[in-house]
Amino acid sequence: MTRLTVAQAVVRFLAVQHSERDGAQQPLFAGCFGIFGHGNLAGMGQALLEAERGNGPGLRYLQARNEQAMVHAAAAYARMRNRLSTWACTSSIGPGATNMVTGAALATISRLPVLLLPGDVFATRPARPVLQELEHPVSYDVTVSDSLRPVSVFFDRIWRPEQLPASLLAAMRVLTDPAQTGAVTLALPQDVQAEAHDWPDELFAPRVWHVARPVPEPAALDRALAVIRPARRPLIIAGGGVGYAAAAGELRAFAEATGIPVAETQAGKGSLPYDHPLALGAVGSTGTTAANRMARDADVVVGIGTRYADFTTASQSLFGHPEVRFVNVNVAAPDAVKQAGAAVVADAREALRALQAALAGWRTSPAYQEHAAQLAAGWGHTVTRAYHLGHQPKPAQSEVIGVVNDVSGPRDVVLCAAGSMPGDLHKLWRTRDAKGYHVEYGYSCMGYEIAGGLGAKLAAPDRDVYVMVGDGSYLMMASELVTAVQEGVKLIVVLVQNHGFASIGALSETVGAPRFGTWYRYRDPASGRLDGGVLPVDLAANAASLGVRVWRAAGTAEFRDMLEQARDCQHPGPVLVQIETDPLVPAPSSEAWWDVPVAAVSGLDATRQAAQAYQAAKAGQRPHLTPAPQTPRQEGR
Ligand SMILES: Cc1ncc(C[n+]2csc(CCOP(=O)(O)OP(=O)(O)O)c2C)c(N)n1
Ligand SMILES: [Mg+2]
Repeated sequence: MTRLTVAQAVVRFLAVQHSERDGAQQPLFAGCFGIFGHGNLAGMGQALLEAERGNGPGLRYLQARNEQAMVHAAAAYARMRNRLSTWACTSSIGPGATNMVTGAALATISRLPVLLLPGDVFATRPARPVLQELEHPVSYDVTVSDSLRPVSVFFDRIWRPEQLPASLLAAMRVLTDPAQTGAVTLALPQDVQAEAHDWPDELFAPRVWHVARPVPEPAALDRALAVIRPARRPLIIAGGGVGYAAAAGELRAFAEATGIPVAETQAGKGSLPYDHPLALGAVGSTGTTAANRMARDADVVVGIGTRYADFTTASQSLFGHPEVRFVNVNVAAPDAVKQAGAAVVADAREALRALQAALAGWRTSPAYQEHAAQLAAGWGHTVTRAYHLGHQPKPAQSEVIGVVNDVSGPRDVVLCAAGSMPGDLHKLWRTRDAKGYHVEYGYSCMGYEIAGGLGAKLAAPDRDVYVMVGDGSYLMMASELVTAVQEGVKLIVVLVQNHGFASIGALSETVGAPRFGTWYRYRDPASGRLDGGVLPVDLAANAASLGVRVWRAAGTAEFRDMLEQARDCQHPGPVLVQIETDPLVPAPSSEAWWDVPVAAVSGLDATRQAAQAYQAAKAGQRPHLTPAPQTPRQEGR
């Protein structure tokens, strides 16, 4: 038996957990982010201090600035490490715990493992309410940490020390299950954290959690092959599952063997290098015209590791072939059955190998491949033009993307989450490495960028991480710049200053609410509206005040020069280059729609016109319900 507090037991346990896939082991936890308060200092804080002082196995501690941000950093780390390794996050009770809700939602929606350890109210209730306790009038065991339940894939509250071992084991299983993973929460009441207990020594024995590669069931494979074999115009949609399964090589081999062109979702971008002969680039609402035209005509869509989010399917308006059928390879069954597809519930790498073997000798026609290549080349010219618009006086955002693409190396990472930048990057970024494109578009959470950049750089110290952040996202949460300064983590931040929410401004035009509430402007006393002068906000000065080395670029030439300086400088921490852009220059069109409802009645002409256009576009939505083929009946059985 070992006598430890509950928090000491948690830390000692986490420090010796490993994950393993394909025979390679790594620590499951790189460390523990934390912000302390009365709800976790004496428990988790004291336990992490003991670990740092060498009392038991070590668990690295990083001080965060915002609990939401630390969960984002953990999620970004896990994404870069293909979900094989992550961070724990300890918070105090009350606001510290609820600040993690947004981070948890992002992690769960994007299927990224993070372990959340919010403090919680007294189990023994010597005095109620403790500071920051929610006093639910009819349910004393409801606490604010319960708000983490709907955004967690596993949730438990440790009211008694005896509950801990089983809960820890369950938490590790879920974190390392590729079909189930997401935010895992163990709420730790503040008195229980500090309570001593005699633990069986085996609890602290090193453990290895195997990350499974489920193989496809033969009958499921047959059903999928029955859909693919008659196809004349098949299309692959590569999602995040390709990357997490480290299956880019198998995807490429499968595409080359079968001649099926590949389109990519946001999470799947980078599955093929942008210049591969079968690469069509981004698909859907923010897709390339190449991928979207191919999708319109496709008779079979092979989705690999995709959730078919609305941006991917252009809100179910993208697939236009009257008899289009779907095959879905996904480790998560709920995704595999989408679009009524033939479901192959399996690891992407295993399924691609099996499909390729079964389809040996089967190929699309050379004319079809040539058609795809021509469309892709056409989009390539569009990108080159967008990179070199020469827009005056301020450059277009596409020119900024072009410069960053040029200045960054093939293995470097571009990272973004919200604003107009994710869509523009999806269309225009030339991805050269499977891990080179990190746009978090499952939750598209403003404020993810800098925190996520920190996590990505911690996960891949050998790559430069280019954080593309809008002024709106920067204002939402730039807090982890300070953590990067503290830890000497070099992030290359590109701050795109366009004085407002350009993305929502553009969207507002299509829903008949032209630019309402999307500029950063003074309230004009004459009009009473937010259309006065530009606000005097200086975000570069803000970053400099936090200890970041800062450049301000006036145009694209200067931007290129300064970005190279930022890249090459030996500054041991984050650097930032600010560039002013014109928010009114859109990226080239995707020729695809996105469903955002428009007010059905209005006194405004602009809204009524938008409503008409909306109704017309709605007519293009299709549910795709045709049943997938059955396994043929076996005679005589
Ligand atoms: C936390 C959060 N709040 C609101 C939104 C909705 N939203 C998406 S983009 C955006 C504006 C982003 O502004 P900025 O970062 O300046 O990028 P820009 O649109 O100017 O490119 C808003 C409000 C969101 N995605 N996340
Ligand atoms: Mg902006």
